[in-house]
Formats: sequence, C-alpha cells, structure tokens
Amino acid sequence: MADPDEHGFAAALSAKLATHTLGNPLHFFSTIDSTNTYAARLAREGALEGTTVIADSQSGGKGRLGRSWVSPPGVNLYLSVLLRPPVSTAVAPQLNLVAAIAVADAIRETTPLSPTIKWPNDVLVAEKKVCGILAEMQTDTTGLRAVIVGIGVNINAPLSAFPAELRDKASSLLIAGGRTIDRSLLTASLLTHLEKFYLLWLQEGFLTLHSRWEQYAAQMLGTHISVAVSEGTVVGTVLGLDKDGGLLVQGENREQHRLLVGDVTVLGGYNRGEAR
Ligand code: BT5
Repeated sequence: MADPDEHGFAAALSAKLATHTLGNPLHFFSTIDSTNTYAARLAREGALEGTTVIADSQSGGKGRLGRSWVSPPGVNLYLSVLLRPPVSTAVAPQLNLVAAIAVADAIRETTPLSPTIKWPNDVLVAEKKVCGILAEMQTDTTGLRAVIVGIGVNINAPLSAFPAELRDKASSLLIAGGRTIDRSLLTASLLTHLEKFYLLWLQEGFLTLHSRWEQYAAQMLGTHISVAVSEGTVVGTVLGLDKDGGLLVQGENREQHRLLVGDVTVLGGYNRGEAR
C-alpha cells in the first residue's frame, strides 16, 4: 500500500491517536525548518505539556552538536514533543533513553523487525541507524522549564534518500524489512508508548525502565567503545547502565567511568552473544 500523502498522514494519525496529553494539541506542517525549533518557540510562549509538532519534511533538521538530520518528504517521521517534567536538569537527559525505549517498542509493535538501542539516543535495526533523538532543555533561574524531545524515524525512505556517506550506517524500516509501513500507525504507537513510559518515569524514576532498556541494548554490553565526552575521549568496555541511565564503562586501566552524555563509536563491532 502506498503511504498516504502528508494530509492523509495527519488525518490518519488524528483518527488513531488515543493518548491523553501527547499530541494534544498536534501541529502538523508539510515542511518546516525543524520541528524542535518550532516546538521550542511554542514552549517559550507558554504552550502546555503534550504539545506536539510533526512535519512531513524538514529543511533544517537538527542532530546533536550542530549536526544535521536528513529529512526527505513523504516517507519518514519528524516529531517533537513538549514536556514539562518537574525534575532537575541533571535528570532530564534520561528522557533520551525513555524516548528510545518508546521508539523501539513502537517498531516492535508495528513491524516484524528487532530494534536495538545504542546509548544514548540511537535506535538501530540490523546495526544501522533508523532513529535519532534530540532532547533539548529550556531553563531559567528557577531550573528546568521544558524539554523538547525531538524524534526522527526513517520509516519508508529508500536508500537513495540518504547521501552517499550515510548509506552504510543509516537505514529505514522499509529498507530493513522490505515493506512499506503506515506512518500514522507507527506514530500513534510511538506516542502511546512515549506517554506511558514518560508517566512511569515521572512516578517511579528511570530504574523502572532499566531492564527494558538493557534488553534493547544487550548488543552494547561487553563492547569495546570510544566515547567523546566534553573532557576528551574515554576508551573502554561497556559494563552496563546504572540506575540513573548513566553508561558504565571500564577504562583501559580498569578504572570505571560513568557517562551521562557522549557520542559513542563502537570499536571492532558489536557483541553477538559471546561471553562478556
Ligand atoms: C541525532 O543526532 O541522531 C538526533 C536526530 C534528531 C532528529 C529529530 S527529527 C525531529 C526533530 N527535529 C529536529 O530538527 N531534530 C529532531 P546525532 O546523534 O548527532 O546524529 C546525527 C548524525 O546522524 C548525522 O551527523 C549523520 O551522520 C546521521 N544522520 C543524519 N540524518 C540521518 C537520518 N535521517 N538517518 C540516519 N542517520 C542520519
């Protein structure tokens, strides 16, 4: 079945959405510079938690650290959700992990694929990136005011939609599974899971999601990685995730690191079930 056009997408999504706060209200654009930038503006103007921005394409899709997100029209999901969690700025980055679990669950629910999570913010299928997450905080002198959780999922993009340099590390659900996925179905599932996990996280903290995260990230455990952090580079072996969502890495001199943010490069491939 061909994917519905952008208006079909918005209408089909509204018809399927059964969430309480997320997606209410829903702002839909056929094209926009960045859904995160727009949602951040709404947040500064006082928009309520749950406000959601979706675009059919982005002209300036953002990744982390000034990188860009390839955002062709008609095939993918570009979504930003405005949240106002009553937590500190130290805890808010956990929303990257909460969102990654919601994306992985939505992919499992709507496709036969087996997604995995690469800490902190990538969802992979067959070791290629199908989703990136960008959580941006707004603060003032009283602390955290809002978090914009931006999620890009490559749903029906063909390989030709990616620039040559991305073709060996990016993928889509269509490329991985060989069939077109209904964008509205996946998006409705994602918002449902995100709402559920967000509420759980608010009530019980990250620990309640820890085992679910570790199941999706099992391929990272025991893997040799290099992580770019603000103070330099940490090279070592992944031990796991602590109760607050920090990545535990045993360094080359057996010292232990606990990382809260960083850019991971997997050295020498993923663990494929060998003893750790
Ligand atoms: C991310 O950054 O992975 C976060 C991406 C978040 C995108 C969403 S879309 C909706 C919302 N609005 C926005 O403007 N952004 C959010 P990072 O970990 O820095 O990864 C970026 C890198 O991924 C790029 O430098 C490329 O190497 C690669 N990349 C770019 N576009 C891609 C795509 N469509 N699929 C897979 N990889 C991509």
